[in-house]
Amino acid sequence: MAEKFDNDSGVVTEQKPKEKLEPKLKRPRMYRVLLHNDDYTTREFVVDVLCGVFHHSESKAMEIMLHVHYTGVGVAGVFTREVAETKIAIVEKLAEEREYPLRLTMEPDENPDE
Ligand code: TYC
Repeated sequence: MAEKFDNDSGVVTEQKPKEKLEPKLKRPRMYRVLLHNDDYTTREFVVDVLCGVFHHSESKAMEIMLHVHYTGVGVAGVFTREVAETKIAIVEKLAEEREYPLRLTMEPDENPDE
């Protein structure tokens, strides 16, 4: 939109807003990593994973684990696609090594640019 612009000469001219030359950097699409409840994985293992892989504090990890335990599902964290996929693969391997059926999935998070 053109704006009236009063310069020092006292002449009122019209000046278009300058177009930005630099390309707009879009924020990457983000993904929620979901943790699903089961009857066999220990609470301690889930808390360890939430601390060690998702970098939550002990108390936040406990809160998330209990939320999943009582409601069936919860968010372990929100990441770019590659980071989410890598964290899921790391946890799946740790769970497999202990023969736990722990299940993680990912889903797109709300994107503020869209
Ligand atoms: N329900 C499990 C138990 O009682 C604990 C658990 C919590 C398992 C969260 C998985 O994602 C999970 N031992």
